[in-house]
Amino acid sequence: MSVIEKISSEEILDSRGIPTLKTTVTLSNGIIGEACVPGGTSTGTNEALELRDGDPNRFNGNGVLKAVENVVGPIQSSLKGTDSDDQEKIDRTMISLDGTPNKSKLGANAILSVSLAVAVSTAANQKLQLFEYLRGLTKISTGFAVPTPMVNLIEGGKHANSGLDFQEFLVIPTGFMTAKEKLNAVGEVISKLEVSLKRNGLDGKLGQEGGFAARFTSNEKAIDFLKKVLEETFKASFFSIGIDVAASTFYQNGKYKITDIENPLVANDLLDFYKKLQESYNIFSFEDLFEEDFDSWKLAKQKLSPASILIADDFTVTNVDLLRKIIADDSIDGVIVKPNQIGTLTETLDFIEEAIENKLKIIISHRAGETMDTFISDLAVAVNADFLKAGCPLQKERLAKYNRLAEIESYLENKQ
Ligand code: 2PG
Ligand code: MG
Repeated sequence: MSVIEKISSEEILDSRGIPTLKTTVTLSNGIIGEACVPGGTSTGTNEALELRDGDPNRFNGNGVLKAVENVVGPIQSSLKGTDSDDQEKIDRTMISLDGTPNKSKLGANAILSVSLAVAVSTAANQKLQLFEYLRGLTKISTGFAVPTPMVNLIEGGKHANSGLDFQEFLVIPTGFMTAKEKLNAVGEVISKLEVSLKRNGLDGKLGQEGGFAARFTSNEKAIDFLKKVLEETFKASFFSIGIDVAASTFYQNGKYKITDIENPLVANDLLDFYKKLQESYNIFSFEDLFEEDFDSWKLAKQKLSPASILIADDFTVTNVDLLRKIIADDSIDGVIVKPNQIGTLTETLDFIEEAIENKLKIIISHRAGETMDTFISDLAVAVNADFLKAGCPLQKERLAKYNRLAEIESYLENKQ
């Protein structure tokens, strides 16, 4: 056992050049743990609040100096001397110190940075790998399983200026055994895709998550292109395609406007379009098909599942109360898990536990704005997540997360 002696924090930049927090927890025996918080670009309306300074003279109001002050001020005072092994007590102390339903007083970014840094320091203190320590905070009793990467190769929506409405066109290496084989296969696909895009005059910039911001004239054309590249590279059964639609970003006045179809669509017509894509391209997963439209999600589940898995992200925002309501509707097959949507490790684990109990697929996810922090890779192995969604490895902060998966896999192999 060791107690928290000091908590320091500083403003750093994320991969978008937007400020975020790097927080360091020092234990009484000198052991430290660090954590950097990510930031979303297409955020769900029910996410916990990311505290920004609002000072127009710094980073367009996006500075996080107030959040840093909250960490080194009230949060540090309330946690100093607390046993670092008691993650739940630490998180609950911060939740009550904040006292608001969405962590708007202290900021979910401030609170999460401490919550994660405490876990990192305690794992080091207990001489455990982070994923091993995190496993001890769950009720899972089976062996460790390394998740399959879901890799974003073509970007649209708010993440890229490509003209594509759908946010992410993902590939999932479902036909390989180990994480290393899966990542190598993704690497082969990336090389092939790069060459094909160039040949077609579609190469150029990358999006926020390192995927290609290729200017296809419709969402379906992007899927079609990706499918052909996959087929040129591997047998069709080795890879699947997933889409993060992030539909709320092209929703206006009750309708959805996409480049594939001239007139704006009502939810039912958009669902017909998804059905067409599913049938033509064997789509493995659809994420955020609609935002907060309970009836349409229910209908989608009846029409698209189980041939595709329907994943909620902005719909459930890692919030266990919301998840319980949505589970009662039987409208989803899986959930995205992003610790910064809720603001503490304990609440993130509660959410995952509820999802596992209800047999939902677990997809641990990065955010558009990232750092080199690889906490989510350890979290994904700790909870035996089905997938890790961490963008495209062409960007270092995404690559680091996939490399950490491979590193954990080697560690587990060597332990056997
Ligand atoms: C998503 C995420 C990550 P953002 O929608 O799934 O890919 O994007 O961080 O912008 O919410
Ligand atoms: Mg999403």
